[in-house]
Amino acid sequence: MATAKKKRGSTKKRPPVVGVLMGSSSDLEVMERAAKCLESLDIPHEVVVTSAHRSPERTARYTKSAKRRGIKVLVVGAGRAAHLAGAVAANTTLPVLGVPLESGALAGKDALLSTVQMPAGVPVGTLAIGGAGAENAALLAASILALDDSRLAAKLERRRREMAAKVPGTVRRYG
Ligand code: RP5
Repeated sequence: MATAKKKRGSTKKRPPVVGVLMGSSSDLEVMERAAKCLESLDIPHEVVVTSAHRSPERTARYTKSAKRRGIKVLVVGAGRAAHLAGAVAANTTLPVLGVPLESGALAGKDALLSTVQMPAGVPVGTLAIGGAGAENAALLAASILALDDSRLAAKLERRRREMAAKVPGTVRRYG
């Protein structure tokens, strides 16, 4: 138990390499899935609520300083008109992974189209709507970081093997 506590403490001291951003506190429950996935891979990260339209200056300040502060990948979730990922990508050349969130009358289809339809020149890599997208964005961020980190690459490979072992394979034969 004491070792576990010590490990957690030392994780906190490392500067974050992934920023998990979202447009509203109402996005937090779903975007926690990205944060938990990063934590399970022991990747230092920070979780920030900032809005493209409600706090545009804070969003720009955060994004412009991210690379300088050691951030390598940005995971950005937003719902409805969902311009946060695009607004973030406008101010950095770091990889931006967008997660369209389910919210309001169109249940995430609006956010999907807003996030995925970036005009050529400013890319946003777009994941699935909601929790699956949040988790996959974290895994994709990990894959990017793993290009320069063999220990992390080994963790990702182990995770895939564990996943494969859980697939039941043939469940029935006849004849
Ligand atoms: C977007 O609008 C946020 O990302 C959120 O998904 C949605 C609704 O925000 P709230 O009205 O709940 O703050 O900007």
